[in-house]
Amino acid sequence: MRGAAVAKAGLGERLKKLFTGSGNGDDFYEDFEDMLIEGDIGASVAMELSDSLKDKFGRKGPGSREDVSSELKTVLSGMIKTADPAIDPEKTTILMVLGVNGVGKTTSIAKIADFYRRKYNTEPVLSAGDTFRAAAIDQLKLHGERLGLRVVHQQPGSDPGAVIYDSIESAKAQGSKIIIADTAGRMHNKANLVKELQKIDKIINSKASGAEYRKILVIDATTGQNGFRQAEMFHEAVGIDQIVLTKYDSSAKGGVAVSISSKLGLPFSFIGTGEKYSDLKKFDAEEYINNLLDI
Ligand SMILES: Nc1nc2c(ncn2[C@@H]2O[C@H](COP(=O)(O)OP(=O)(O)OP(=O)(O)O)[C@@H](O)[C@H]2O)c(=O)[nH]1
Ligand SMILES: [Mg+2]
Repeated sequence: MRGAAVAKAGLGERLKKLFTGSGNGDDFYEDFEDMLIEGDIGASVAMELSDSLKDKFGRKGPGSREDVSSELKTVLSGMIKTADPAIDPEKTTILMVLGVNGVGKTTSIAKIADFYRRKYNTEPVLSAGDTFRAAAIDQLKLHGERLGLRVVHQQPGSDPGAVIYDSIESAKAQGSKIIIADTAGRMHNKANLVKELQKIDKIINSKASGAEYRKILVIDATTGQNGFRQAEMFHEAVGIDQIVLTKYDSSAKGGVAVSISSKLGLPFSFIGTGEKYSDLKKFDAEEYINNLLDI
């Protein structure tokens, strides 16, 4: 699989090691923080988690791995935010799907379209808003053919705002309630990308009165703390409503979701677990935390 991280021991495995060494005591918290940082949790959240253990167990540290797991579970539950991907099928819903290149935007769009189609017995319109990469349009068209869904597109290099504008108009004319728009993950430079996304956002906003408009960011579970910087950048540029965590079927545990949720306050709605259309699940915080901690 493209972009998969080298297999890493889970946090639970590492926690176990912390208790089999002689490390209990003053070093415990230092080792614990290092372990979290290596697990893509991020330095600042690692400190917070470590402080919460200090409050609970004092300087000598906890007595067992189970004590740590149960305390961490409680603290992490307060940090991870989720959002229900449900929509109001009576209302028009416009989803703009964002993320850097290769994270799984186009694949997730197809999966989400299939999810809504099944759930609400409705036919979403797909919008080929990634006009920067020529093959991106064909890729979305192929998904459209496989799923039997309409894809609104123009030529490569055309204005993505115009494509999405057309998609909304066309969906309206046809009575389709859901529009899911692809966007480019890369431009000549970051400033261009931000400007382009802000332009698209403005166009959608001008067409979205009475509609539910959501900006969905896609984060690849295998990219570690880099994913945090991506979330920060997109959130700053246009404001993100929900996140899809992809490639969760890889060895990565997606520890980055903790810092994204707790530092940026952003909720996770879906989790991608493979390359098939059915490999998409609602994000379940408890399941995610148990998996992160190997419990
Ligand atoms: N294993 C696995 N692979 C995934 C998942 N989601 C996407 N992929 C794969 O990741 C690769 C990139 O996915 P795309 O959907 O093309 O990503 P993108 O963000 O649209 O990429 P660009 O258009 O290049 O910006 C493809 O090979 C997908 O099949 C997932 O949840 N699990
Ligand atoms: Mg794509």
